[in-house]
Amino acid sequence: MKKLSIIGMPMDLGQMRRGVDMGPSAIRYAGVNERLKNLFDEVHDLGDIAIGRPEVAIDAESNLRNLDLVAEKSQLLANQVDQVVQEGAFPLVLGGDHSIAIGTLAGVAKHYKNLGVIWYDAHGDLNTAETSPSGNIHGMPLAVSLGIGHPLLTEVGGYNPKIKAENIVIIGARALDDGEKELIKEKGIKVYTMHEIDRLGMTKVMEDTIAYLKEKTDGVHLSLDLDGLDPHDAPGVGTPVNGGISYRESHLAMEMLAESGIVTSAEFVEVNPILDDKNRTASVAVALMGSLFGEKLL
Ligand code: 6HN
Ligand code: MN
Ligand code: MN
Ligand code: MN
Repeated sequence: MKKLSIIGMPMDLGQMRRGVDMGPSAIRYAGVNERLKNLFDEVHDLGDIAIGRPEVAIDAESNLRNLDLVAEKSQLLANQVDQVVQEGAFPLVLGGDHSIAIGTLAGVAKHYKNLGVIWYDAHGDLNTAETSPSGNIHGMPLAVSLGIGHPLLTEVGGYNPKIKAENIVIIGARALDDGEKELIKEKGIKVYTMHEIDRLGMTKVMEDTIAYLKEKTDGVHLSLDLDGLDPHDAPGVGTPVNGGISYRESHLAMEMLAESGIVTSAEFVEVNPILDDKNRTASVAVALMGSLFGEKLL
């Protein structure tokens, strides 16, 4: 019995561009439920986590934007995701900015001994308060999940760390901050930058990624930031970076993941309909979900 549970996380507190809180609505409007209905025995849309309209505020002590709020709302998401996994359904989380991964991973990782993570992104999201150029928490969730960062964030879910450095693969990186580069080297995190994708081709990148994770993990979380794609294909994102992964390469990646059967949870983040061109980015997200969950071209 294949069950999918969709959870909206309309949180925009991890960065400064309003509008990404409408990501879940945009993705639903683009037809996520209809698209995935036939690929599962049951699809349940659990609606959105209640974020409300809180006042945004910089935490004076740590200089992290909206620290308390992000921590509090992440816990709500973690609880919901935890429950979905317990019920034996596949959790699909719709963002929201990438800070939502703190809650998603907190809910998922406790169910695995060695959770793998594919971080499909232009960025590393490996900053800390010390290395961050912006103070924006959406640039930090991967570090937080490794146990590096403010305790209010690393303790979401009540345990820490969520994941191990050797179980991570970053795909699409092309805008890494200096502190992130250092952390990647120090921890030996596997990264396919755009250079490797150009050079090896997406087929080889995904074959290697799947082989690498299959061997050492008992589940894999896909955290797909739409800014991993080229802004020509996914313009509706808050931090676009030129020279990204193409639409078709991204489908290939999703199709290969579907064939491998390794992915056990997923989130699609950073869709901002205010910055988009007629909901194109949300539509791309839904099309990629189709491929990830086994839609065939023929
Ligand atoms: N994202 N590295 C930059 C920062 O502010 O830390 C950009 C982060 C972007 C985060 O796109 O999920
Ligand atoms: Mn990201
Ligand atoms: Mn990004
Ligand atoms: Mn497709």
